[in-house]
Amino acid sequence: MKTELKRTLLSTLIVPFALVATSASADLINEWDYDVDSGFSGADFTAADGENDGSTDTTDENVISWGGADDEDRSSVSIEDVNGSGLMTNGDAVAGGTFTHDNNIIDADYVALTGFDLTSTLTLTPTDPAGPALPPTSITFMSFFSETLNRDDPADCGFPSTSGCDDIFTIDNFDELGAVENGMGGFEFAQSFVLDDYKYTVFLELVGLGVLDDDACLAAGAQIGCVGLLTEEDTAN
Ligand SMILES: [Ca+2]
Ligand SMILES: [Ca+2]
Ligand SMILES: [Ca+2]
Ligand SMILES: [Ca+2]
Repeated sequence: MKTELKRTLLSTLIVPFALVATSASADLINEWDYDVDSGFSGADFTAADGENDGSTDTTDENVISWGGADDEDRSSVSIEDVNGSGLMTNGDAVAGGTFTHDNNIIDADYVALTGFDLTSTLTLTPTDPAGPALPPTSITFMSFFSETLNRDDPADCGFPSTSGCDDIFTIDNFDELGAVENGMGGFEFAQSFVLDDYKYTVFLELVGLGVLDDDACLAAGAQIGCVGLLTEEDTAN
């Protein structure tokens, strides 16, 4: 059995306030097309020791994989590109791409992912009223990853773990991203722009992200109080 854990990047547009209108003809934009192009860069891996190192693959900007030759003997992280229409100002959030960690139990001798940057670039195009596409805006999450050693008993992991032992993602530049709590235990990232006298704010949410246990932060090589998520190991041996 293969464990796929999916975390969704959501983006939503809200208008916290309108700036002073300098033009009587300025219209609020009600509806948008959106294009979210995400990709990985700067992947780091554990050192190869020349024995049973497996292989790494970063040729697809939307996928990083590592491990053996067979699919069941590799793990990967991937992110979707999405685009769509009908994003409403002050309306519901739309899906901005799904981040997936395909977490297989693989040989500890293999070279494994330790860190990567995930950049998500959003392009908005007004459709009601229609207008030219806005300049793209990007946000980059600098992430650590720990392919933890697996144990029979989750109690032996050294940090609170559901499987034996969960792998750990943490975000290194979390403080710089200006994240705010969303009131539901998660975080969102706000980016604003001004168009025709109105200030629009895009809220990007990373569903499932939270403050991790101190021991999990240490196991991931991050600082106490780190923000990240744990992903369960395949437990069907
Ligand atoms: Ca992409
Ligand atoms: Ca793993
Ligand atoms: Ca090796
Ligand atoms: Ca593990």
